[in-house]
Amino acid sequence: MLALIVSDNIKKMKIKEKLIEVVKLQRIEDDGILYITQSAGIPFDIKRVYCIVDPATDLPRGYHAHRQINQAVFCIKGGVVITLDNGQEKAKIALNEKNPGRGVLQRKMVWIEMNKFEKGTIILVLASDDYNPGEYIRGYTQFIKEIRRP
Ligand code: T46
Repeated sequence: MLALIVSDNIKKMKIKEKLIEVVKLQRIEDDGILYITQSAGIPFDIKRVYCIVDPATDLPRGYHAHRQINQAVFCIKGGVVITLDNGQEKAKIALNEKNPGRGVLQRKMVWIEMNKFEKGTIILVLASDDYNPGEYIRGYTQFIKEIRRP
């Protein structure tokens, strides 16, 4: 019985570890600091870069998943709490300006929620493809339906 409980916990931990995949931009100090995607281990070719600048602090963002696009999300100013959800497990990660080169991967078919924006936050996103509103899943019920589809 004890063994069963232990192995179940390990299984849950593995799912969580896999859900939060931290990526780190290379940091170079050179009369200031540079953060570079080189050697960051971004597991896709970057096709689009966008920023969310000064989002309202009281309005959550995201609440969608991408069917096709992989992304790496960084917080280069301020702070944010990101929740990722793969339909089985949810996990949170706080990103902030103390470590702007530390980001998190949002793989395709992972639901993202962004909350607790600090005032003046800037989110930097590296995406694997062009913007296409048709590849978003914007309803959580639809997300669960598609993720569980055999
Ligand atoms: C995501 C999170 C982290 C475009 O026209 N092109 C673009 O490349 C993007 C990203 C957005 N837009 C337009 C579409 C909407 O009219 O900008 C507006 C705001 O987009 P959205 O409501 O999707 O914003 P967020 O902050 O909820 O989500 C964004 C990204 O869309 C999304 O891919 O993962 O940031």
